[in-house]
Amino acid sequence: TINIMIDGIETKVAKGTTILEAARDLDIHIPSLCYLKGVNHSSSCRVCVVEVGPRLIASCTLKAEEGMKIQTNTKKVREARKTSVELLLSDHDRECLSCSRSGGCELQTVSNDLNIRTVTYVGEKSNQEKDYTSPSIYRDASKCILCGRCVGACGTMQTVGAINFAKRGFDTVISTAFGRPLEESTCVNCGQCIMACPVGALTEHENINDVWNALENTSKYVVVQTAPAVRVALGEEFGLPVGTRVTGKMVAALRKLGFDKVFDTNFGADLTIMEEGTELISRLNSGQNLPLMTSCCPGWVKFMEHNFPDRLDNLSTCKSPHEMEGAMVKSYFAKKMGIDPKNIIVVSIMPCTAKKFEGAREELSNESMQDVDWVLTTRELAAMIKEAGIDFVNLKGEAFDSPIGEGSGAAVIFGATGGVAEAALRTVFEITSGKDLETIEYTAVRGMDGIKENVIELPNGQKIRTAVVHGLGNARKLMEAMERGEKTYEFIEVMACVGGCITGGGQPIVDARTSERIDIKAERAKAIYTEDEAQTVRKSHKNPYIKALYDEFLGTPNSHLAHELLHTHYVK
Ligand code: HC0
Ligand code: SF4
Ligand code: SF4
Repeated sequence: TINIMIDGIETKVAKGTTILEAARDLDIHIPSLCYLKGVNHSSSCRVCVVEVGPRLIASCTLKAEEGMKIQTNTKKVREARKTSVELLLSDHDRECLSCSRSGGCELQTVSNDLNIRTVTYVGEKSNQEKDYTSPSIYRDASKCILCGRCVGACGTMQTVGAINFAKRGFDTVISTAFGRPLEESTCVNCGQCIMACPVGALTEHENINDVWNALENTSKYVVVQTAPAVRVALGEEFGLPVGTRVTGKMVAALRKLGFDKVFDTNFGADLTIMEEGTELISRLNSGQNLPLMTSCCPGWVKFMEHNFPDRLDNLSTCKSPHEMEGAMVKSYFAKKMGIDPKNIIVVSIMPCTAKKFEGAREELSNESMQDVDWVLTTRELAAMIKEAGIDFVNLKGEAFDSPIGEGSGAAVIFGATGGVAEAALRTVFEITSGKDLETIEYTAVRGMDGIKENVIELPNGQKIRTAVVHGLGNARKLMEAMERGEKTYEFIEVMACVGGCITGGGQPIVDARTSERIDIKAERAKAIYTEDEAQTVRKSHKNPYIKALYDEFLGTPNSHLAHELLHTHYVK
């Protein structure tokens, strides 16, 4: 350990600890902007400066040394911090009132905290164009403060590197390669750059008005479905603690917004398990295209298309759960209700920005109708609820509609890393053994290790070696280990976002300071597993609505009709 003194308080810290971290452990708050734990340590904003002897040093990169004496609150420190923030404000597009991050913007917080009342400097504003080209991500460089947090998320964490610093000195910008539109870059739409951005420079490509218009259109029947991860995060937008489950309130709010039916994507998740489980069993028997890789994460699918195109046949042919559900709404449900599917609009509420891109893919349509018409993020849903003046926190819980509404516990865990694998194993084991399992929790695939492994043996002696990865950086590592022949699996679950969809790019944004204090992933995951335990049906193949769907409409899993409506194929 190392002995240091911060503001006259003696403390011991481990070697390698930064002064910023040491101060936070003493509850001394040093403001910062560019620092994001585990993602970015560039010390570029210089807001976190402290005084050490005669010098002002950025505390986020300053490592503790024996005997170091640090002052965090002197006139010199306060003035230097103010100057740094004022310089950032001088060329910033300060349209706070109409900015989507207003209220949650870290630049706003820091300048308020530092009592900045006037901006003395006049800087030149960015002349980079606003980029609306991507169906998922919207980038507005006039709000960018060049902190580099998005670059850390996209490059270091996701190993995509779609955006990076370009040019130098006063001309420095964040840009795609050759300044091309985001749509034409290597971006996979995961939205992790949005989650990292402290200001309003990166947001989702909004579709709120498209959905309002659909709801206004009396000739349309508008169906909404909600992803597993939304229910454990939406409450945060209304001030509820991280990890609060708001399933019933969410359903009630959607009814108030005017949707004709409120369905649960969990039904689609159960359906995916039936189809993908059957696909796994048949690949195990034929030995072809193993390992089977999940394809429900559109960020991962696009990452594969860009980086490992020769492996595309390993992807499951299953559409993702909300796409399957959209397809069922426009066929099974439409038929049952006697509605022309052309008059149905399917809206998916997702924790994800990549789902916007996925929704528009031509591989995910049927008879020239998209399976899903609009995708809104958790944040956009919150915005609509606020716009409609609904008192969300005080809503009474309501239940999803039938016959497509109900999902099992196996489905809800899709929202956390390892959930799809666990749900699949619950079903595949029982289907092949014909026995009911007592213990259905596969804890080896739970938790936040980057790469998790599990082996189960089926009654016929076949082994399923499973790997679960989350975060594209981890996915790349696993793929490379497989290419080198170091690893062999039969089944792989990949989610592009670290933690899985619970921390997807469309979820409520948590500022850097809060995310250091609260383990967001762990809290939301805990809520997901509690929701699973609360269900009476916890295995996909036991969901009575799924059984009815096969009996009344699809026949058997992987049947001809199931293939036509529920499967697709991604090609090079
Ligand atoms: Fe996910 Fe999904 S679990 S991708 O992570 O598979 O977005 O929550 O909706 O479709 O079900 C996201 C979350 C989903 C889908 C499901 C899967
Ligand atoms: Fe990179 Fe993901 Fe942002 Fe695209 S959406 S720029 S891949 S972090
Ligand atoms: Fe979207 Fe989930 Fe994939 Fe993230 S992990 S890109 S939230 S589907």
